[in-house]
Amino acid sequence: MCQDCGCTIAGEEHHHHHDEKLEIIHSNPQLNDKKTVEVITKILDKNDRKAINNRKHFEAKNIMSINLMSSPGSGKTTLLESTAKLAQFKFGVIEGDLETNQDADRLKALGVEAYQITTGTACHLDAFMVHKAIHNLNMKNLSVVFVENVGNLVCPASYDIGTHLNIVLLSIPEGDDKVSKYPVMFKNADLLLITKVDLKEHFDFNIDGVKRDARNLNPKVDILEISSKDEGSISKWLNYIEFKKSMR
Ligand SMILES: Nc1nc2c(ncn2[C@@H]2O[C@H](COP(=O)(O)OP(=O)(O)OP(=O)(O)O)[C@@H](O)[C@H]2O)c(=O)[nH]1
Ligand SMILES: [Mg+2]
Ligand SMILES: [Zn+2]
Ligand SMILES: [Zn+2]
Repeated sequence: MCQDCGCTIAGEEHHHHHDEKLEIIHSNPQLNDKKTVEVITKILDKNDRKAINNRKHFEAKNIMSINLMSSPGSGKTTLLESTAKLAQFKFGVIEGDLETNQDADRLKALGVEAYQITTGTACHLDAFMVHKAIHNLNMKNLSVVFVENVGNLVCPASYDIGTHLNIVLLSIPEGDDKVSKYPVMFKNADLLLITKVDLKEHFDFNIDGVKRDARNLNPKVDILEISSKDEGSISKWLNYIEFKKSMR
């Protein structure tokens, strides 16, 4: 039972890194009495448990959810606008910014189901904010929900918000040193999108070097180079999403 909303979705499930923690508990006979399990479960961070609960909400509707993260202005909303124009699948968007509904409005203008979170001062989304948004988004007939996190290359990476995939954008104008300087975000990425590649002739940006840095931190990371102004690269991106959908 979801305590905040009274919905009938179970809260405790084993997933991602909690999976591992709970498996260790369950597989250790000395820890595997009910009381110990209860105590340790309580210790699991509240946010993380809410995140597990959020994933259940998405899964109950057969939705793949994606956490889109990057610095401000890397092109998250623009990519979602291009996606809205070309995607074959139906998706919704949960937007996170400190103030204004502008990003949600950009997507609603294209017929996308979108909900805006305004955090006031918080520089990242947490699982509780996303939970509230889930209950304010009409998810009927959606197969994907994107959560556009607050533009910030640092702390969004430390909050599990209950999505299935972490996608990080790095745009050419930001510079090719960002992966090594802000490693936490890139270490946890399933996909690195190098964006605004239409601008590469104007910047000294070593794309191969960035790919090397990212794979050193995170050998399994997928990497795509895209421009939201170019339909060819949007279809590469859409193929990636379709592939991930088909793998679930
Ligand atoms: N040349 C070029 N410009 C782009 C591309 N994608 C986005 N932009 C521009 O980059 C600027 C910022 O794009 P947004 O999509 O609003 O960036 P964002 O990541 O959503 O920004 P925040 O929501 O503030 O974090 C806009 O002026 C876009 O037109 C691209 O592929 N090529
Ligand atoms: Mg945006
Ligand atoms: Zn709920
Ligand atoms: Zn923060």
